[in-house]
Amino acid sequence: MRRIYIGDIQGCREELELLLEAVKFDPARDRLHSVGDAVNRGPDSAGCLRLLKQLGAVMVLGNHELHWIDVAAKRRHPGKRDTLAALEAAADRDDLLEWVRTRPLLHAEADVVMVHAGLHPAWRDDALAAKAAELRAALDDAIARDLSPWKLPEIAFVTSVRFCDEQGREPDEDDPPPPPFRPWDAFWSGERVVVCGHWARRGLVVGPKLRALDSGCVYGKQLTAWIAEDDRIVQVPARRAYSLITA
Ligand SMILES: [Mn+2]
Repeated sequence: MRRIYIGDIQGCREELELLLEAVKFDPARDRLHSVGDAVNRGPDSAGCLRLLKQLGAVMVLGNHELHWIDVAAKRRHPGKRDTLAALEAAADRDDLLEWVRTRPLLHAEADVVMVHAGLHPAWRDDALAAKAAELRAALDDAIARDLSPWKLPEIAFVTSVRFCDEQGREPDEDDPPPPPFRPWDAFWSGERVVVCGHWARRGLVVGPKLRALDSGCVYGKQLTAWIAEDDRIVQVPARRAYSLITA
């Protein structure tokens, strides 16, 4: 079995299909993983979710999935650059939303941990499984109480951090911020390789314990896969720029 991790797809279904061809994805042999932000800004969020769901992909939630959960519950209004209207209007919208709402925020395997944006500096390898369960329970509780997941600091952190200090405090803006703020992964000292997305401006980063896979497909750059078993990066170019880069 190969584990194949895909960076932020953001509605770029055609590029997702091309990337699956490029890695010669075989559902009988391989397992697909998405770092989240599979939806929004791009042209076909519903198509991306359908494909991930149908292929039995493991997906962690990104800030755009949390945003859709809030928009769908009418707790938030769509933003100007959002492309969630087609997803909201899809015939299978309820099925797709239920699938999204039941995904984890953190997915830890023996040697790899997947999260959308980043891990808190206080967390170590031996805490990750419990933390994954805790975050998932906190999200269920928030949804049950009609509360935005953004109100929960740890959920906001794992889906949106870029820079922080060694206590996990985030700067007011990250353009980039002065010391002591550093990219969150500067504080990761665990044994697991962290696979994440969320930081298109930083782009693909391959570090000793990091595979940051958001290479800005929706902004006209590339969609990236990391094949864990081969430790190999595979990219396909975006067919066009669907959105203006913001982060
Ligand atoms: Mn994101």
